[in-house]
Amino acid sequence: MPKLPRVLADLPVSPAIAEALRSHVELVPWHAADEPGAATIAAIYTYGHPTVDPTLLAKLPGVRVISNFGVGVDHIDVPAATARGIPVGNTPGILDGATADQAFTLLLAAGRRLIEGDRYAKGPDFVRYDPSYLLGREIHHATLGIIGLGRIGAQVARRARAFDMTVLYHNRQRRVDVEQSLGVQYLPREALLTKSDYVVLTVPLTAQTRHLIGRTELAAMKPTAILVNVARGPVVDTDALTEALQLRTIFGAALDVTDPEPLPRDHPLLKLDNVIIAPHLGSATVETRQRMAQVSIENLLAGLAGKALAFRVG
Ligand code: 8YV
Repeated sequence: MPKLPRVLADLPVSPAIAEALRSHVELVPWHAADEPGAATIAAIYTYGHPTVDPTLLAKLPGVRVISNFGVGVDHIDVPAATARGIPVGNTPGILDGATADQAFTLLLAAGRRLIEGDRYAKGPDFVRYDPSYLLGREIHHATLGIIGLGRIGAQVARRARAFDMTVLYHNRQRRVDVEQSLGVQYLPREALLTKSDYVVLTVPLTAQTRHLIGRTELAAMKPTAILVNVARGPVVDTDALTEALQLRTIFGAALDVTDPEPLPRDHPLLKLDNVIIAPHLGSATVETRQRMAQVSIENLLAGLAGKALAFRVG
């Protein structure tokens, strides 16, 4: 039997992905890049978010394709790959609905203090009902500010309409084309932060969006406002957010992503009751993850066969 192409992978991948790839490639662990035989590795499969930088690429001269399980490729140096003629595949358009659902799940849970309520209702102290505890913030008719009106941001806007929310957005480029159909109003970032009851972040992580939300931006938010991040952890300055939540200068935060990810187990954010943290579950539904697996596998195999990738970043 001819040897299968060797693929550097961020192992373990899910059993379904391992099974689907079994007869096509040999998955080798990330540390194989530092071992003899690295030059025979023909592709890279990024399942989580391991860094793919020029140093790694230099160790792997035989790589013909990089396939990413996910849409965000901030962990991959795409220009460096492109300079070497290596196409980078990702999974756009597949996870927008699931990620927008997660943004709304977090928004609702933070606004209505669901996690605190769950802990309380299951704990020893809930022995008598008291109408004055765990008061949250209204969601219907509140003002939602979306920062980043791409595919996911647009889906968040659509969900907000069902809650009769006023929807503001800020985007690098104003999206006049969709303002009417989505019922959204463009505002400069500072004005959006000042007016919003909920601020949802749906931008890709780039040099321009790193620490987009820092001390100044948090200070501009209402003391009753809630920050929701389903983008990437470094879009928010973690120290500044921790301070704002500790001092309660905003009402709360709900984070699908953190910086670093995961946070050290003794990080002060983990001790606060006004922040909800999910372990990066934006696209984590059975259906969405199946489609992501399928597309990322197709991209990988196409690249290995020297064919065009269905979804290519660089
Ligand atoms: C995935 C994501 O969970 O697509 C993305 O950019 O962050 C998520 O959908 C992740 O890529 C899987 O590691």
